[in-house]
Amino acid sequence: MGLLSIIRKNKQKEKELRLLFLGLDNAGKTTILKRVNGQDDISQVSPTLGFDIKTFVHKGYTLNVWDVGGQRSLRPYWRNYFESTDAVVWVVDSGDRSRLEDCREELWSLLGEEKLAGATILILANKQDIQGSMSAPEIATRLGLEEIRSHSWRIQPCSAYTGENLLQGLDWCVQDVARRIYFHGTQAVSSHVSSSVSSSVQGAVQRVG
Ligand SMILES: Nc1nc2c(ncn2[C@@H]2O[C@H](COP(=O)(O)OP(=O)(O)O)[C@@H](O)[C@H]2O)c(=O)[nH]1
Ligand SMILES: [Mg+2]
Repeated sequence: MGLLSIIRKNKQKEKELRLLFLGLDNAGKTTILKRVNGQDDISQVSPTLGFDIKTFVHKGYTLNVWDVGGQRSLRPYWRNYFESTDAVVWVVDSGDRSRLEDCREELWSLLGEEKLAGATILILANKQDIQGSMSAPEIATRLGLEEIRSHSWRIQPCSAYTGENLLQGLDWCVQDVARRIYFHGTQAVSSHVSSSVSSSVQGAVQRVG
C-alpha cells in the first residue's frame, strides 16, 4: 500500500479535515466562524492578532478551522499554517472595492504555494448585505478566478450578518475535500463533478481546475 493510500485511509477513519480561513483583515473571517458555530452575538469581534482554532462537526466531519489574522504585517506568517491543509476558505469583503486588487494579489500568491497544491479553495464573497456590494460574478472576474487551473474552487456569495449561504459554502467545501480523499479513481472524480455542478447553489460560480 502506498503512502498516499495510508494517509487517505487514516483520514477516512478520523473524518477530520483541516480548513484554513484566510483573506485580508476585516473581511469577516472571525464573524463567519462565530456565526457557523451558532454564536448569535456577533457584534463583539475584535481584529485577530495571531490565530484562533475552532473545532466543530459539520455533516459528520470534524472540522479543525484555523482563523489567521490578515493584517499586512501578519501575512508573511500565513505560510506557517499551510501544512496538511485540506481547504483554504478565502474570505472577501464584497463592500471593499478599494482593496480588491490587494486581495487578488494575495490570493494568487497562495495559489502558487507548493504546500497548498492539493487544497480545495472556497471563496466566500462576504458582506452581501451591504447595499452596493460587489456580486460574486463581479468578484470572480476581478480576482481572475476563471484562470485558476491548479485547484478545485468555487465562489459563494454570503453574509455573516444574515447567515445566508454560509452552510452551503461549507457543504461544498467538505464535499469537495471528501471526494479527493475518499475516491481517487477518475470515474468517481468526474461523476462527483457533474453532480456538484448540477446541485450548485443559485448565484454561485464553480469550476474544477
Ligand atoms: N455588513 C457586514 N459586516 C460584516 C459582515 N461580516 C463581518 N462584518 C464586520 O466586518 C468587520 C470585520 O470582521 P472580522 O470578523 O473581525 O474580520 P476578520 O478580520 O476577517 O476576522 C467587523 O466590524 C464585523 O462586524 C457581514 O456579513 N456584513
Ligand atoms: Mg479575525
